[in-house]
Amino acid sequence: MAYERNADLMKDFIETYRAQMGQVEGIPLPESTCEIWDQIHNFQAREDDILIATYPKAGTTWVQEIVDLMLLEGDVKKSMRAPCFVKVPFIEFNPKPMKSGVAYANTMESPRLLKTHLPIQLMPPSFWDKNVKVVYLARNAKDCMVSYFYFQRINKALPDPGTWDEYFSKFLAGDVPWGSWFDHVIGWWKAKYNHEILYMFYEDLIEDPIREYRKLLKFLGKELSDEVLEKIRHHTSFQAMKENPMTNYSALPAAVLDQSISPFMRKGKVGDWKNHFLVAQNIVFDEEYKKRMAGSGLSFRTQL
Ligand code: PPS
Repeated sequence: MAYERNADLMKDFIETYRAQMGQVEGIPLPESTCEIWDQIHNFQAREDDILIATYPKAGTTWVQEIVDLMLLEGDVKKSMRAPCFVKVPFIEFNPKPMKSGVAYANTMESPRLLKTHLPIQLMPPSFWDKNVKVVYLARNAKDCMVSYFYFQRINKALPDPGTWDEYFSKFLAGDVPWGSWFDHVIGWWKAKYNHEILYMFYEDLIEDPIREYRKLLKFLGKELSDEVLEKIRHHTSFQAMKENPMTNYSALPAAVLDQSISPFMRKGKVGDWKNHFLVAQNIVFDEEYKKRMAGSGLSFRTQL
């Protein structure tokens, strides 16, 4: 009896557990990240690092896989050496009791591919001191919001998003992990004038992957044959990545990422927001968007 009760309590705990959030300079971040903020801030980048920077749900995993395959000259077998979150340390992540992203990256041989969701003002300074190449991938806010809503539902390391209606307001207010989408995309857009940043768009990658690969190759100073590019396109298609255990996050247990609620590789489309935004929400969103993006010089496509 006692065992069954304990097992029930444990099941309830696992099902309802959510990591706590803290803040760094007003940006909401997981508490475990805030606890080691000094280590993250003092992270030692290396000259030959390549950093993938994104607002959450912008297509980070997709571009990580593309760049990894480019560095491997299209060797698919090598690209499947480990799950994407092992190959590419997430520098501000601190999944206790496992190693933090910083500790893990420190033990890695060069050249390293690294991941961050940090807004520009929180970036560890050594990335700029070492003139590290950064690939920034941006995705339109409406699709990001929908994708993030589902992700917060399944990810126990993030707060429960509440109802869609509640989440809509929180996202617009920037009251979500890693803060405001608007500040993030604009901050990195401005930074590209001073740093080695290739600013890319998810919608462009969907529209014409090979055209976007060529921009990436030029930025990375690499050349690959059309045949290799085609191989990369095939291996990093939504369907291929959804089926690939190294990219679909199935390596994580449901107690961490419960994909029975919604898969990590969910839809991979431009315009899924139309299935979620109410007419009234779309009006509110468009008004706020106009105000927040005015004068930024940045424009996003919400449909193709
Ligand atoms: S995370 O957790 O922030 O690192 O997530 P991230 O990888 O940035 O974003 C996940 C969304 O990207 C979609 N995705 C893709 N779309 C098209 N093609 C490919 N190959 C691809 N790989 C990942 C993924 O499906 C998530 O978007 P949604 O809209 O939820 O489907």
